[in-house]
Amino acid sequence: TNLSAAPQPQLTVPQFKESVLKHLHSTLGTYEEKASQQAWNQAIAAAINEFVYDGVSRTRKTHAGKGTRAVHYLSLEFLMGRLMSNNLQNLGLYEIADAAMTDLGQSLSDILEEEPDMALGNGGLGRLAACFIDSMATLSLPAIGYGIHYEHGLFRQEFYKGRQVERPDEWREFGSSWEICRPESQQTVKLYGYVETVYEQGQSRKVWRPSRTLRAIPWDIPIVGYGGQNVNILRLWESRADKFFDWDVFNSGGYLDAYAESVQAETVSKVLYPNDETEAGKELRLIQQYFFSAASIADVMRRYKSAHGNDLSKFAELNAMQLNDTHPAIAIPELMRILVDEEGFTWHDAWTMTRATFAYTNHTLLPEALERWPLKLIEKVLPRHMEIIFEINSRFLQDEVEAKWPGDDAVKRKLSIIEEGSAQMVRMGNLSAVGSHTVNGVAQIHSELVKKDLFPELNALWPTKFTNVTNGITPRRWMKACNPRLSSLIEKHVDADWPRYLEKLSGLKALADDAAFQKDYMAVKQANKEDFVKVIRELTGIEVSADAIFDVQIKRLHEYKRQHLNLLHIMALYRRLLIDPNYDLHPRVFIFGAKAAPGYRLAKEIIFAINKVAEKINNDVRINNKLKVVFLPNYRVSLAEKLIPASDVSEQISLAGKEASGTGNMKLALNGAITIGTMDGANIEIAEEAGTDNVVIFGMEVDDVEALLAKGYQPADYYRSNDELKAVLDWLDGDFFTPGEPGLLSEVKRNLIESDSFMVLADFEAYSEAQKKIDTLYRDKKAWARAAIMNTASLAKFNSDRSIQDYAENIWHIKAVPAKS
Ligand code: 26Y
Repeated sequence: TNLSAAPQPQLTVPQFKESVLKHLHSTLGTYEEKASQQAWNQAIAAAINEFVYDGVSRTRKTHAGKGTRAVHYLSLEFLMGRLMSNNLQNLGLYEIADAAMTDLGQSLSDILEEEPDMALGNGGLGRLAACFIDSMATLSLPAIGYGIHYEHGLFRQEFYKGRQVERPDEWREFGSSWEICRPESQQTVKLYGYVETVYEQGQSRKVWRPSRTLRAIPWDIPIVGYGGQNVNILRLWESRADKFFDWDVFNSGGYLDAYAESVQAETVSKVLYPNDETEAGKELRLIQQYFFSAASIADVMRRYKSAHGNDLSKFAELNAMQLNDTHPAIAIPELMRILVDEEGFTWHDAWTMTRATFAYTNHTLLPEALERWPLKLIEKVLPRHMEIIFEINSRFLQDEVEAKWPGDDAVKRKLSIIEEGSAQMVRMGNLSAVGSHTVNGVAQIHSELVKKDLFPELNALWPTKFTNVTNGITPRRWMKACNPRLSSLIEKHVDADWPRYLEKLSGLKALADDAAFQKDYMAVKQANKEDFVKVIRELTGIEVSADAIFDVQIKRLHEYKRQHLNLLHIMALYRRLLIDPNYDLHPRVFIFGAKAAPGYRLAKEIIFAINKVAEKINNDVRINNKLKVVFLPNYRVSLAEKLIPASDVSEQISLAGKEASGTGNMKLALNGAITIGTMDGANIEIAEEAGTDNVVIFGMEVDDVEALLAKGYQPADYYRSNDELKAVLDWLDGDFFTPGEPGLLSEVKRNLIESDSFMVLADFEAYSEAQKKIDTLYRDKKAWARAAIMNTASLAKFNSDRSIQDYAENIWHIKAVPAKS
């Protein structure tokens, strides 16, 4: 086998030890006997950074003045998690560091736990951006991630009497080891004010007179590619006041007033909005979007000009910008403003350049997640941008829509970037699609629905603009680093460069029926489960058995993801066990991890209901430990890394047509969990790759959903006609799960019977039958092992390197530029 492609360590155990001790002494100012775990963690980071920074410089030098097209990935969210073990793995230093720390009488794995997660994202979209920048660096692509340096990332979740409580996330309370501040690259961002028309030499031009300015300070997070050859940058902008302190106000005694402006300015990058799939329309959020878009474009301009001078004619040729959903869409009129107002391009030329620069990824079809900003708000905060949006819109409607559908006002109304109504709104999806050369969805079915349901007319207008790039996950973090036992087993059978070329795992297919390999594979799963039993005990006090099936649903709490379908089935199982203590059920532990948006009432009620049902079931001795329910608090990247390797069953049960892709489904399947899922998002492609025998698919498909909706969905019909479903829903009404306090869970029941927007009741029976299949399959140890192995062996398509290769070739048109050693 070819071992050479695995990252080669660049120093020995004694050298690493020496480096850590040097930093403990001269960077941290402490010594072996005194050092806290945190100090050790920082010393190791400093030792790692010697390699990382060298990579940053080598990569920069390679790119400088090279004149190759680069991509700029604009995203409001980067859900990075922890960086240390990943950086060690990618540099080939993990084993070296582990041995070095053991020599020093320390435990590397304990020290790794000291690192807080960088939770600068909500869920799938943010984690996708994190996997993508890993792949961009690994593929040696010239690429920069741009985002916001939030002081507080996604809230920390606690449970109090079963209810979610949000606490501030303090990820950099004591600084962060990985970031480098680059004050020399700061930018200013302007806001508010008015637009003036200036006449000179018989010409008129528009001049924006902003009334506020912010400073944008860049913090760079180095992104180490697998093998360490290229180290790219994630550049996160922090907002500061333009003039930090008003000395006049201070001297006249107004100490607090003097701070007022800086406090206001700093709120811009203060906190990540915790909404996932529901737009709130807040002014501060719009300012966040503009702040980081404008700073990023200014940064790209500055870099272009320092390499190529003031002639911008090659700007679009050398720069691609990817919009991670519509959140940075304001970058489109911002680039137009710079080209037209500041650089003197004609509208036509500026528009050609802008369209050649931007591409847009859509992540959702849910109407409530499609961003629409009140026109009045944009006009107030960004008056010149509002004018530019009007101009983009009127030219689009007159030149392109009118040409295709002459005289058709209805189609103009539908396609207009401005939505008419009592309050006019700017449709950011339409703006993004009009201003981009390519629009992609994130899984095959989703991309089809983008064309068919979201933008059918735009697809008719520009048939080649719409495409698909199926999502992916980085196998470095989601296998190599998080599942060392399975990785070692894999390495005994396939080439060592599998974390880069995941298709090499297909070599395991030949072993899927091999009794010895099955035994080894399932022993890994068992050991991972035994480790996780302890995590569950520490986090919740609940005792579970590693011999039970670990059935896992981990994702944001949302009605369309249907955690309550899972709950109703758990209640049905519980009821069957109470009615018949001999009911034949393989012991099962249902594990949930999910945060609810703080303002999302029903989502929070569902968390509460799961916690109350869990409490009752976990303490009911009658069911003989056959059933346990665990809701893990504060689900996050670092917890996912522990849970996924220990999972047997992957719950992917969204209503067909609603989950754009899903990426947790890929992580779980790669680590050998069997999917129970609907024909939705990437589940369909996972079934295709792993084989339909190796997943359990159930329920309505998109066509069925449409048909049922057309016929008129009556959830109460299902309630009345299915006795078990009726019984468990009625159970929610009494005080069985909330002793002495009847009705606390009634809202969940009422919603399901009266509206059930995501057709939980319609899919209940099919889900219940699918769960029986899981139970039966698990008892057949060989069949289960085979199916799990086939999943691990077949997931190469979902390597985020493949997704990024696809973007690079078909959307960005960029090529690898490997950094010189
Ligand atoms: C507008 C604002 C409130 C907003 C903020 C965050 C809207 C949406 C989001 C996040 C969306 C998101 O995470 N979408 C998920 O993207 C994943 C990566 O493409 C998909 O796998 C997943 O199906 C989709 O729900």
